[in-house]
Amino acid sequence: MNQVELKKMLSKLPLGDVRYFDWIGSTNTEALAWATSDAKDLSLVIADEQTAGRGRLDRKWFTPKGAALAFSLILRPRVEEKPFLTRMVGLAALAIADSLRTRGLIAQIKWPNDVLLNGRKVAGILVESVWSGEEVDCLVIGTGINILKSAVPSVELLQFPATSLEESLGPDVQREEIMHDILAGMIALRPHIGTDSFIASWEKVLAFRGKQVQVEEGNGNAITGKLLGLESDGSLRLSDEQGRSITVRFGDVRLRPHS
Ligand code: BT5
Repeated sequence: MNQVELKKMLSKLPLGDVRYFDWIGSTNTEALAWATSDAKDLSLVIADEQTAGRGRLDRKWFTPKGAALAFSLILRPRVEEKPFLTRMVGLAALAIADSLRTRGLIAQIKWPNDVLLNGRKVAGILVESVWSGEEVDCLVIGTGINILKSAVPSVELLQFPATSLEESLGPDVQREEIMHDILAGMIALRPHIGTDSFIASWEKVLAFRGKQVQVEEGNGNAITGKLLGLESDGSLRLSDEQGRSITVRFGDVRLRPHS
C-alpha cells in the first residue's frame, strides 16, 4: 500500500482527503484529531499496521503489518442524518457484508459491530463521535478486517472465534479492492440511513436471529432472551421467557450456552 496508489484507486469515489500511514497507533485516533480540525466530510485515514488499534471499552484490536485492512472514515452528518446517527454502525456492517456477498461469501452481522464468516469474526467496527456542545459534529467509523490468516490473533487473546478472508477466498485477496467496495457501499447506503428498508436489510443479515442468546452488557450484567431483531435506533430487540420485549443498547452477543 502507498498513498499515491490508494488515491488513484479511490479517485472515483467522492471522498474528502486521504491520509495513508505505513504504521500508526490507531486510525480512529488520527481521524478523531483530524475531525476536530479541518477534515472534510468523507475524509479517510488508512494504515498498513496499527500499533495501538482499539476496540470498544478500550479493548485492543490487532492489525499486524501487511495482513489486514484498517481504515477510518470521517462523516460530517447532514441535518437529515442527525436523528439516525445510532444507525451508522449498521452502515459500515452492511457495506462490509455486501462486499463479501459479491465475493460469494455469506456474511452475518453479530450485533452491534462485528461481521462474521462461518460464525467467526472477520471484521470489527468502532464508531466514535466528536461533540460540539450537545450536538455530534463528526463521526469516525473505524473498520478493521482480517485479510490474511496472519492477521488473526492467537486464541488466548480472543473473546470470540476469529477468521480471515484468506481462509475463505485463498491468499490472493485484493485488500485495496475490498476497501474500495466497502467505501462505495457506505456512500451508496448513506442516503437510505433513515429508511425502514435500511433497518430491514440490517436485520436480514443479523446473526443468531430467532435464537436464545446472552448479551453481556460490559458491567458484569448479562441479559438472556430470544433475539428478535432491531429497534428503529439500531438497538437489539430480545424477548424474555414471558414473551416480554427487552431492548439492549450496548453489549456483546453470544449464543446462550446449551441452547
Ligand atoms: C471491535 O471491538 O471489534 C472494533 C474493532 C475496530 C477496529 C478498527 S481498525 C481501524 C480503526 N482504528 C482503531 O483503532 N479501531 C478501528 P470489540 O467488539 O470491542 O472487539 C474487540 C475484541 O476483538 C478484542 O478484545 C479481541 O478479543 C478481539 N480482536 C482483537 N483483534 C482482533 C482481530 N484482528 N480479529 C478478530 N478479533 C480481534
